[in-house]
Amino acid sequence: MKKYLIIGLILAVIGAMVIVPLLKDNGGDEEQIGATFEFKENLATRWDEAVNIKINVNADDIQKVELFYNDSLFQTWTQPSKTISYLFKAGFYGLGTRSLKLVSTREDGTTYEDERMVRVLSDIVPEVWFAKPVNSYPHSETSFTQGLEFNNGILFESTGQKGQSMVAQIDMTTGASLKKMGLDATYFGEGITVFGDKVYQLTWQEKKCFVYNKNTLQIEDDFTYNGEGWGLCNDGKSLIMSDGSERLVFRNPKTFEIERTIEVCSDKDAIANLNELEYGPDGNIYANVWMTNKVVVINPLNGKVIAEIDGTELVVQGKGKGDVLNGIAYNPATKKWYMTGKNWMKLFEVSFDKVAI
Ligand SMILES: [Ca+2]
Repeated sequence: MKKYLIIGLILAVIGAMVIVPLLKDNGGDEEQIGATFEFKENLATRWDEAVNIKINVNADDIQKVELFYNDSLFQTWTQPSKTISYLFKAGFYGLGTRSLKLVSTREDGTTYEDERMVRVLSDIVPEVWFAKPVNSYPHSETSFTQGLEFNNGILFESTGQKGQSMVAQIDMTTGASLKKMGLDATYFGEGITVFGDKVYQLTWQEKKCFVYNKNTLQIEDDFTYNGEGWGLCNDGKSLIMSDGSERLVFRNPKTFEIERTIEVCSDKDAIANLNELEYGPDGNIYANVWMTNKVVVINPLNGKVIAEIDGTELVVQGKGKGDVLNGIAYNPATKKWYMTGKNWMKLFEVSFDKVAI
């Protein structure tokens, strides 16, 4: 009996191997009933580029072809000819990954869709800057730095790892904490920003943002959100948050609701793994890129990378037995920039050398 069962199973597997590809072939024939993009793969283009898109109308009874970009109707062709050319300006919905979709309507009212992804990159080649150490200070090697920000001349730092996560006010000259508040061991602390008299702290995968009184470091409130929490900063109006992707989300500090999203791109690629953030005095967002020695300088209006800061010299001098470069803060009181890393032995005052390459 067992033998027949095994033979039966083998026949079923062979049958599936023959039949499934046949089904797929039939699916392929179906593609000829509607309009399709001539390009076969997803499309990569640039903000300032106009792409000539060719569309093949594959059946005689197609009454209407509609082109949607990012779910908005861009163009309609009624009684279309066999081939259509359309000059498409990709920058309309900004940088990042968008969808481009054709919907064909046939005589009998049935519709057919052909959808592709479009990746819109920046039209700017980023400048290359170098972070140069000007001064160095001790940094606690047990601090897995996730957030670094000055407020009224006081350095605030947040750290990660479950059981070791905290928010602290730091004496920069010694690296010691003047005041600190540990998080419950079920939370992995992430980025912080000081807004008004509050400190906001994200958590990595626990979907919770804690709100502290910035003077007492007592938790006063919390918000929940979807996805991961990585870096945080603010522009005086909105909280700006990273989640490990190329997206930065602007949130209302009172409600934590999403106001808008940008996708960060250079001229070559989307920049994922955006980590600790700082809102600079130049009105740009500075973001550590996780697992690299880089900080990218981002235009907050559109996500274009203006410059890439190479922090390799800091890694060489300050990392010790620590982890990656992470933590960037501008002190408006002294007009100086500071950078460090996770479990680094040093925190640096830095200057940015804007060297033409
Ligand atoms: Ca920061």
